[in-house]
This record gives sequence, C-alpha cells and structure tokens, in this order.
Amino acid sequence: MSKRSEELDATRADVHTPSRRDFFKKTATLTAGAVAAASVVAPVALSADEKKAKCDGDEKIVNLNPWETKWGYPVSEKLYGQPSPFERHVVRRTTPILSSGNYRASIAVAPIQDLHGIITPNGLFFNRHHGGTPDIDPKQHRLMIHGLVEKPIVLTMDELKRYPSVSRIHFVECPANGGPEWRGPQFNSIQFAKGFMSCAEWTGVYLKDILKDIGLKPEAKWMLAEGGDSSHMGRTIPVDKVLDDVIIAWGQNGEALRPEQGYPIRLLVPGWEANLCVKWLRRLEFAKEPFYAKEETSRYTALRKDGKAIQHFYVNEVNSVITNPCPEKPWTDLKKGDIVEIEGLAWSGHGTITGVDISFDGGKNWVEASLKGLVLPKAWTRFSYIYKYEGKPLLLSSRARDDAGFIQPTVMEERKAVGVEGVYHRNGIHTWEVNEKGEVSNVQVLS
Ligand SMILES: Nc1nc2c(c(=O)[nH]1)N[C@H]1C(S)=C(S)[C@@H](COP(=O)(O)O)O[C@H]1N2
Ligand SMILES: [Mo]
Repeated sequence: MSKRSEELDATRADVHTPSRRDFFKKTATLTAGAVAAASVVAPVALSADEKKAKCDGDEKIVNLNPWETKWGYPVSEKLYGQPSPFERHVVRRTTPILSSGNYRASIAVAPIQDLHGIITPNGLFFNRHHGGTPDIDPKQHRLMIHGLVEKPIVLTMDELKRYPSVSRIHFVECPANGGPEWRGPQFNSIQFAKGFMSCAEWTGVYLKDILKDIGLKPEAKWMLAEGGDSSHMGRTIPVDKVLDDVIIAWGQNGEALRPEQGYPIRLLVPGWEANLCVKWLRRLEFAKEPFYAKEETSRYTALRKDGKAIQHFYVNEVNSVITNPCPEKPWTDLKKGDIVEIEGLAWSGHGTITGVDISFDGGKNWVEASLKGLVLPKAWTRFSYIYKYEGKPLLLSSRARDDAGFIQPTVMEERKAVGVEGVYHRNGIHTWEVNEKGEVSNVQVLS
C-alpha cells in the first residue's frame, strides 16, 4: 500500500468500524474487477453488538437487501444512462392552461424544486416552442450570415465548429416566467409559477469572432435571427449586444444540444429574454433598421400603466425564488427545533448576483442569506440560509440584488409601474406562506 493510501486509510479510521477498515485495506490492493467481485460475495457483516449499538431499531441497515446478494445489471445494458427509476416523478410538466391553444405551440416547465446546484440536466430543461420540435440532420443543416457584412457566408455545421469555442454557464428565461401572476397567484406550484427557465453550460462560438472573420459593416445596427422550425421565430437584436456576448451554441452541459433546445445550433443571448435565443438557427441578417420595421418580425414589449409600451425591453431583471420550502417541498415532516436549510435560486440578466435577503414576515424584516457554489454573471446563483424550524406560520420571501445596482421590487411597486395587465418581465418579490403544519402555498404580499 502506498504512503498516500495509508494516510487515507488513517483518516477513515474514526468513521468506520474495525471490520469495515480491514475490508478497505484488503480491497485497496485488488484490481477494480476483483473489488466488484469481492463486494458481491463478501458484504460487510456487523456483529450482533454492532447492530444493536449502531442501528437502533432501523432494520434497513442491518439486513442485507436483495440487490446486495445478486448481480446488478451490466454496463452494456444502459449505453445512454437514465435517472434512477425512483426519480421518475422529476419531469417537465405541461398544462392546457399554458398552451397557446395548440399543443404544438406550448411550454413544458422545469422541476426547479428538484434540482441541485445551478445546472439543469438536459432532459429537464424547460421547453417552449411555437411550431413543434423538428429533428434536424446536421449534415443537411446550414447557417447563412448575410446583409451588412463584407463576406456573406453559408456554413456547414463542421465549418462552424472550426471556430474557436467557448463554454459559458447562463440561464435561459422566458420573459413570461411568472407572467400569469400579475393579477395574483395562479398556480400553487413553484414548477408552474417559476419554471419557465433553466440554466446550462453552453458551448459554441462567440458571434463576434465570426464577424471579425467576415467583417461587419459599420452601418449595421440590428441583426435578424431566424430558426429552421415551422415557426421560424424571426427575432431582431441590437448589434451592440451581438458584439458583446451572443453565442451560437451547439453544446449543452457537455453533449450536443437536445432537439428541444435547438439541435444542431441555437442562438444564446445571455441574460436577455429567451425568445431571442432562436433555436434550430438557420439565418442571421444584419441591417440598419430593426427588422420589424419592414417585415412581420415580432418582438415583445413591456406595457406600462399609462397604456404605453416600451418597445425594446430585453433584459430579464434581477429575480429570485425560494425552492425549499415550496408547495412541492413542504415542511410537513419537520418537528419543532429541527434544523433546515432554506434554499433558492437568484438570477439577473444585468450581471452577477451580489446578495439575497430572506424575510420570514412578508418583507417587514430581512436577514442576509449566503450565496453558495459558483456565483457567475447571467447564471443561476444558489442561496442558502440555515434555519431552526419553530412550527410557526411564516410569510417567506426572498429579495435578490445584482452588481448593476438593481434590487427586486415588491409586488406593489411593480403594480404601481405596470398595473395588473402585465404579461412579461415579472420580477416582484415572491412569497410562500408556510402554515403551522408546514404546508406551503403561493401568496402575494400587497402591503
Ligand atoms: N426557432 C425557434 N426558436 C425559439 C422558439 C421557437 O418556437 N422556435 N421559442 C422561443 C421561446 S419563446 C423561448 S422561451 C425559448 C425556449 O428555449 P428552450 O425551449 O430551450 O427552453 O426558445 C425560443 N427560441
Ligand atoms: Mo418564451
């Protein structure tokens, strides 16, 4: 045994029983195959005294389970892995209420209550489309870049991937996230109330790097992005943003984009509303004017209370939500005095989250939560607060701030500006009511 593994073994001494330690010593020198075999035929047996001392009535750790005494399934059986069958309930969800009158033009929301860290697994990434998901053969797919450029080009996917790539973690949020709730809570569910968003590591090429190569004419001020699905999803984006951080992405969390996310390529417009992140991207055109001036290219606007609307309103502003507890993750199993970790997600399209406060009384008093794990610009940021459960009713809210100096408004501040007829860009402080039984429901504080 090497010195290093002896040291490791010494650190294990205080957490394992002697029999367990011997087992580690023996197996440490065996080959990987032999270790697997040894663990099948020689499970660690506890003496009667050890059982009594350690297990205190919980038979599940004392007795061998059926799956410990026979072979598990071989590596060849699952060449693309799937989650445990016991995680079957963790899925995207749909409802007729959120489809635009046609199931081919609808949304599936992400189970943000069941996620860990800041990355959404690809199979759970929220999914919104206007004309169904096409299955595109990358060999047949082309990207055309033209208009006000020196050298217009048509790229194959192989040619596109020859540009140097970058990997960036960014959220993608539909500006309608939380939108149904302008008039008041609509869903007693975090998944439906806040799940029009996800966060992934995207790999692709900065569009500015391609433009360096083909030459953008100085008079170009707007870019049209068009998808290769039946909706085409024409979107118009200011050139300043394009030259800042817009990416043409082909990678999503280490693998190719999923068909639902735009395989083989999509546009990623970090921090801005997700409808600009055109999937199945086939064409980019540069021009002097925004494209909706001359053709049927839609854009979202932000309605104000006076009836006027802001035309160019693209940023998903600073926002947050508590994911534990929430309606799907109540505190009904907690006993008074239990220690629990309040957790949530904060994000801002303007930049990096600088802090999150938590209130237990609907926003009268605030305490500071801690940010944990990676804290990155235009990415989900996880926050945490260790709390001693008291079994008392609570109005639990979170309020995030970002490095651009923004802080989440109250629901009333938001209503003062927009009224209750808003559709997009809701970032008012979200509140859960926790009753004395630990049940959680969606409420809004209107004071
Ligand atoms: N080509 C195309 N791109 C599209 C859409 C679409 O219908 N077609 N929907 C947009 C909208 S409204 C949203 S919210 C995001 C959703 O991205 P996702 O499905 O990867 O979560 O894709 C955007 N890009
Ligand atoms: Mo959207």
